[in-house]
Amino acid sequence: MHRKDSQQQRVRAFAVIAFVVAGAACARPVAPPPTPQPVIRPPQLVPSPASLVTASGAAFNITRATGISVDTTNAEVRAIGEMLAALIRRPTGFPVAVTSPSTTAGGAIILRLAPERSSLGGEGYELNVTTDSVRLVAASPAGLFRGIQTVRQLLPVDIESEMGIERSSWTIPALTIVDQPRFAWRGAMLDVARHFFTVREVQQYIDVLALYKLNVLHLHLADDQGWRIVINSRPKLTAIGSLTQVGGGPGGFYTQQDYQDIVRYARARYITIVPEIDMPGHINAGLAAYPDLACSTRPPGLYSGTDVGWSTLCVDKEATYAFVDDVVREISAITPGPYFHIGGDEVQTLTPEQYVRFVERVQGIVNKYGKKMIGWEEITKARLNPTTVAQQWKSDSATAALQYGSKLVLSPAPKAYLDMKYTPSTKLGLNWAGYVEVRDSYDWDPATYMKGVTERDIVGVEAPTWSETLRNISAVEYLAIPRLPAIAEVGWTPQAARDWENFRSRLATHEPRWQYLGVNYYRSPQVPW
Ligand code: NGO
Repeated sequence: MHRKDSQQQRVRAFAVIAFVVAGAACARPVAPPPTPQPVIRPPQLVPSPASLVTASGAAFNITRATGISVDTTNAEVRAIGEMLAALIRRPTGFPVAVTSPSTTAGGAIILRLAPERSSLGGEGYELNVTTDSVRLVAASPAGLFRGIQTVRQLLPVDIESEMGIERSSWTIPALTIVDQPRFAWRGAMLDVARHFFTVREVQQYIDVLALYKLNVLHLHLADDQGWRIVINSRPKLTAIGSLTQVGGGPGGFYTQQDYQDIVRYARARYITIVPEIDMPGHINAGLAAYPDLACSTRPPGLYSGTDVGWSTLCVDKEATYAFVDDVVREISAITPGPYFHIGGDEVQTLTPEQYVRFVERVQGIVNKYGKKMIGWEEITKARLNPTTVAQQWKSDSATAALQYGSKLVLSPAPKAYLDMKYTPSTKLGLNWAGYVEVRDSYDWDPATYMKGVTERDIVGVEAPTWSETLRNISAVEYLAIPRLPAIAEVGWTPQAARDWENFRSRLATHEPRWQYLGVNYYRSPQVPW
């Protein structure tokens, strides 16, 4: 592993201590019978932690007697302990009791909330593994949740098995990790409009996000081909607008209950759902349901093609803003996260003035319902509030947001668009932004990617998956893995601790995990599987 000198010194110091301690244990009068040495694998974490010091040769071994100690009076922390216990129970068959600190005997995994450790930040954690214990500390439950993903990745890959597995040992290498993310927004976007994905499919995708410490799932809930969420005050949006998808399939939609199930599932994994209703363009499904919202006199029909830029709300009609108000109000009421995404991309049929007036007015509606606005980079043509976020995807125009004190989420298509083909022979996906191999997704620094944009201007990175060519979640996974883990590391790991050669060899060890989890992936020739 590529490490800095000071880190190497710390590694050596830690190894010396471990050696001395081990030596003291060996000095007992009667040597214990030789036991088979457990295999200790070096950590293969993705994303790589901010700092990691291994103690060579030592490990904590999970046995039938291992329990998890948590403050059981804190329901949230207890639930995190139960998640880790459930993960360990499945393949090991061990009971893994979750108990309060006072009742746990030795050999424990200890999860502790320490609000005073505020330097760890909202998602950071410290993990200390010795032969005797696994101690995980964080200032917030989110930090504990990120930390148990690290514990999970430190365990043998068999930990992901659905079935019981006989192993002589379940070791976690002795080490100290102090870790927290580089960026607050580490997202993925799923386009459920071009093709519809069921609640279960979205949850499967959330599982992948959780494993790689991502914390935002942006749902693209409406586009020309489909309106995918019930709006009670505008029932035709789904009664009519959801009935098709690209290629003319049956489409589909989420009830508000379905949406809340997704929100809850994500929330339990400390992932924020950002809902997007794309407007004023990409709106044909809405217009097919409510033709009065269009300026044209000819009622629009449902659309199952893939052209962009041609549909728009009639932005000079008052009725349009009553419609936007209904939609933003209802979705905001069932969205605990702070953001509402208004799309705003690729409007070719309005004048610049009409477009700007619309975006500024909608910004007011979004703020009125207690949400911060986010939109694709085109929204920077309007006067933005400092709380508004612009999502860069194709050009430098996003930098205009900075004059208003707005910040950026970076989703540059040649790096982060997971719907781009890997190579010319990739069957799924598009190629308008070129071919995007794993290394392309990994090898860039958000802080130097755009002229005039520094680290402070960026809230984070997000990898969108547009679904024109993707009919089920397995197709989405094929394009997302391994590029999504690459983007996850871009967003989490300090730039100085990132290295392609090192990343690709770590990534290779994740293949059996994906196989156990039943997720599809692309076997890139760039990765030494
Ligand atoms: C563009 C377009 C989407 C397409 C996508 C395909 C944005 C922000 N608008 O990205 O409608 O689906 O490309 O890659």
